[in-house]
Amino acid sequence: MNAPFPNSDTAGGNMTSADEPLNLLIAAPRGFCAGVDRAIEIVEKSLERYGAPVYVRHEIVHNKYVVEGLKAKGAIFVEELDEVPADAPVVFSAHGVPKSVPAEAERRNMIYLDATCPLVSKVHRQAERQIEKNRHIIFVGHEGHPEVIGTMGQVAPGQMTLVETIEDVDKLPFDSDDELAYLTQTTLSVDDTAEVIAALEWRFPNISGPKAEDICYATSNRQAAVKDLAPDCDLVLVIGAPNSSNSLRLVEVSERLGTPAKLIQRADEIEPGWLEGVKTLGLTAGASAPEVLVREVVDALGKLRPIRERTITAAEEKMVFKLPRQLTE
Ligand code: 0CM
Ligand code: SF4
Repeated sequence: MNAPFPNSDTAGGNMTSADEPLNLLIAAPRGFCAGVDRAIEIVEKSLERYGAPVYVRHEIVHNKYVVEGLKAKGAIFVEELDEVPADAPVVFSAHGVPKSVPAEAERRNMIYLDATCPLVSKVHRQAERQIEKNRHIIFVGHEGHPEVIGTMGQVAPGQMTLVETIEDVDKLPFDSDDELAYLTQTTLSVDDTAEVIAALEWRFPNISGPKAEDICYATSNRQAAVKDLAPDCDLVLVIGAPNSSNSLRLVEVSERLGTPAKLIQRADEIEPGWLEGVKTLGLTAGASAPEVLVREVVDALGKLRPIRERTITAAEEKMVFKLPRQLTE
């Protein structure tokens, strides 16, 4: 690939001085996806409609800045429904919840709003359909992640088995002619997941899969953008939280292409030493990181070195999701 700036040698290793321009390649798309926009709007509109406090079960999206901003407007974040008084409205996070959670809210006559991303809900419905067809589900995902807990909680215990790796596929206690289906978490590595699915299809040639893959458009587009820019960079910065699956995957994508990457939550985490020998820096943000934090990072970089900025666009996004009817009627 040609160097994206004239006279830029991205081999790294040379000394750079504070007045040497830093080529900054900014990924597009980056940052908020349609599911995150919708989830945050559900909390904001609930605060307007019901007044504070509005409870939110789990971080609405995995971003501290977003969560603190909503706390300042009157949202109270909890991990479990039993921490919410029965007479207060509660919002379920974008990552989805097990079926037992809305069932318990109904039992307690609570006002609840479901901010589960429609693309996660789609996987929930696929799970139900596969169980109706008497298939056991192999779910590809990261153990302990709230989306995985939510999706596994759509079916009865024992109806879904979690795998994370090809090694897990090798250990599955099923026969090649068992009735099986697979589904995946929405925020996985596109490349790793393709390998795990290939291993599943090899061991279980009759396994049924989703019509379109479950990894969401936002996850794949953000990974594609990092693939486009990382080879031209000496370092990539990813703005995102350590518990944000899709953000962590962006760091991995860059590292696998041989470009070191660092996950940061805010600009103040940038260490000036990181830029030593860096001529071209890549910058992106996970689906839960707001654009204001990207601008904050660009401003902070500008204080360390003069910046030459360019956007590298891998895809255009126009997705918008409707709000729940409770908030539009
Ligand atoms: O699932 P992940 O950990 O990537 O969540 P996030 O809150 O960082 O991003 C948006 C979503 C979803 C579902
Ligand atoms: Fe939905 Fe994908 Fe965004 Fe998660 S990352 S909220 S699944 S669009």
